[in-house]
Amino acid sequence: MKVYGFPISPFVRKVHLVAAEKGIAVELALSNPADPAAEFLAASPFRKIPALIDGDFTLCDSTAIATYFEALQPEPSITPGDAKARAKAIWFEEFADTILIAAGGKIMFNRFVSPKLMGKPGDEAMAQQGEKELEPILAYLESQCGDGWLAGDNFSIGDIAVAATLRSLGYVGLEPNAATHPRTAAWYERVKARPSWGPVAALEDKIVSRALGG
Ligand SMILES: N[C@@H](CCC(=O)N[C@@H](CS)C(=O)NCC(=O)O)C(=O)O
Repeated sequence: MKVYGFPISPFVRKVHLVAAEKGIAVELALSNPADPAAEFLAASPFRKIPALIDGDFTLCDSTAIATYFEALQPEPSITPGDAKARAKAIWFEEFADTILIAAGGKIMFNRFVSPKLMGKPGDEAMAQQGEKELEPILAYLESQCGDGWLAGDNFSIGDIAVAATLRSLGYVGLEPNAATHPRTAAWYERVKARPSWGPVAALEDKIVSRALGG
C-alpha cells in the first residue's frame, strides 16, 4: 500500500500512526500537492495529502483512510466500543482536524513551511493571529487530559489525531509544554511512548532533514 504525502502534514502523520498501531505496512510516496504526479491526482482529485493506493483501490482524506485501515485490520482497535467513548474519540479527531489545525496551521505555515520549505517569507501577522486563536484551544485540551486517554480507557483515533497535530506544532516550538500545560504534556509523552510513534517520527525526521538541506 502506498500513502502519498509529505510527513510534516498532521493528516499524513495520522494515517501512518494508525497503520503502525495496526501493523499495516505502508510505503510513503513523497508527494507535493503543488506539483502533483498523475498517480497521486487519480487518488486525490482535490490535491490534498494524504492519498492512498491499495492495488486498484484509491482513497483520499486521512479520516477515510484511517477508517479503511480500521476495517481491514480491526485489532488493535482505535475505535472504542462504548457509545460515549466512541463519540468522544470522533470528537477529538474532529477537534484536531478542524479546530486545532485551523489555528496551528497559521503559525506553522507562516513560520516554517513558507520560509523554510518554500523559500518565501511568511505572514507574521497571520502567525500571531494563529497564536491568539491557539491559546483557548490549548486550554480546552488541557482541561480534557486526565490520567488515561482522551476518549477514556482506550487509546483511540482521537489521541492519534490530536498528537499528530501537536507534533506539527513542534516545528514552530509549540509542542506541549509541561510548565504551562502539564496534563497535556504528560498525555503527549504517553502517546510518544507507544511503539507506533518512534518509527513514524524517525522516518519524518530523516525526510524533513533532507528537505531542509541536512
Ligand atoms: N481533511 C483532509 C485534509 C487534508 C489537507 O488539508 N492536507 C493539506 C496538507 S496538511 C494539503 O494537502 N494541502 C494542500 C492543498 O490544499 O493544496 C484529511 O483529513 O486528509
